[in-house]
Amino acid sequence: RGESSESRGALIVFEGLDRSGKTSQCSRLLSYLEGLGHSAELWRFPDRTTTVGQMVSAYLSNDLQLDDHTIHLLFSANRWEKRSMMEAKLRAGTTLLVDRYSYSGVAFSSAKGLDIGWCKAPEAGLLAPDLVLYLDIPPEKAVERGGYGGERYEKLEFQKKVAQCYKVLEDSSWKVIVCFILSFLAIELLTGFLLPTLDLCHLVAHHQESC
Ligand code: NYM
Repeated sequence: RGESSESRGALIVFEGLDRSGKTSQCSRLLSYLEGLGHSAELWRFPDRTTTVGQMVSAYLSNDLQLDDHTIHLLFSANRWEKRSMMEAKLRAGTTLLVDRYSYSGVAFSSAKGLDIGWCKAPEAGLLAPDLVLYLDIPPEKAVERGGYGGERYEKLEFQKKVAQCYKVLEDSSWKVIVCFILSFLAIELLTGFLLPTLDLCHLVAHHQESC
């Protein structure tokens, strides 16, 4: 508050199924923005480096068994433990490109059958993204892209459910990017609408009302 909008960084979130290309597109966009002289950083959730993140990682690699609700809350806690650092970065003018965020939390857990309202609840109060880039790829195509690794959730039938769950989460902050096109036009396509967004760089330190 009181700071000029130009001094803030933008919170840009990438979402999509496993193997949808988020990680590659995040790093391409990072290089592009840095090339333009923007201060930008690449973040990802889960952040497996923290104590909570290590539990999440052990769960994903099947070394740890946890109740569905419990792991949901750990994924959320992993975002909460980074919230103040994210806010500080954004206030200092750094744009954050975040590979997965609350939408992943809600989509993957509700795909298991957990109540969607219950899944959204712990996300309220996290920083709301300025822009969500949803990389839209059919689950069958995602599998073809080099296949899945051995982590939990990396199964076609489950990914189909996740895709359905993502669909109901789409809101006005979303831009849906069809990945077939993306693979050809890549970053030029993104930047067409990203640059105006970066100029806005509006306040991100407000409370997220919904996922
Ligand atoms: N995932 C990720 C969740 O189930 N909930 C969450 O809140 C987040 C952030 O973890 N299959 C799932 C989605 C992925 C897995 O992600 C690990 P990645 O991007 O492969 O590290």
